[in-house]
Amino acid sequence: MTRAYLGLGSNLGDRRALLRQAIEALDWGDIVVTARSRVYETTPVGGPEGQPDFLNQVIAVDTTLDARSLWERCSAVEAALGRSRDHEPRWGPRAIDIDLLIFGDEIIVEPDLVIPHPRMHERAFVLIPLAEIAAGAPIGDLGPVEDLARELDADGSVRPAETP
Ligand code: GSY
Repeated sequence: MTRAYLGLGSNLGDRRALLRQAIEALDWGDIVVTARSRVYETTPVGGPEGQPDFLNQVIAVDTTLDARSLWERCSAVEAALGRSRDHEPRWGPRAIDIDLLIFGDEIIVEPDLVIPHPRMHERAFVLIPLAEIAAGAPIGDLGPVEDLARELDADGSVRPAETP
């Protein structure tokens, strides 16, 4: 059994419903959702000027799948919820994005899959929710999540979302 962390984001459509539906779809069969962070309203990083703010959330899962199979399940859930990677700009708005952030203590460097996620240590919209549910988890050799999150928690770009 492996503990993995997934980062979810949405900035199109009913963002909160899409996060909820993604978590429900993931929590099935070989994947058990064991923890979820609060939902955060976040300023977009990259992408076209003026794109809508994101809602972001991080969840922990326990799984018997290997990393690639888990990643493929994430992609299948994205597609089921209307995401079309072929028809969207690289950093543009998206209905749902599910990133495999950490998979146990595995380090994977393959052409299409890099774990820990290669940009997570510089993204407050990942680290701040992740620190709520995995403060002590190390990100490769960069140190624990909480230390990295503290360094990024100053500019107000990541705020707890209002409860619906
Ligand atoms: O990498 C995930 C998609 N994404 C996001 C996001 O989820 N949140 C914020 N705030 N900015 C983002 N830019 C991209 S691309």
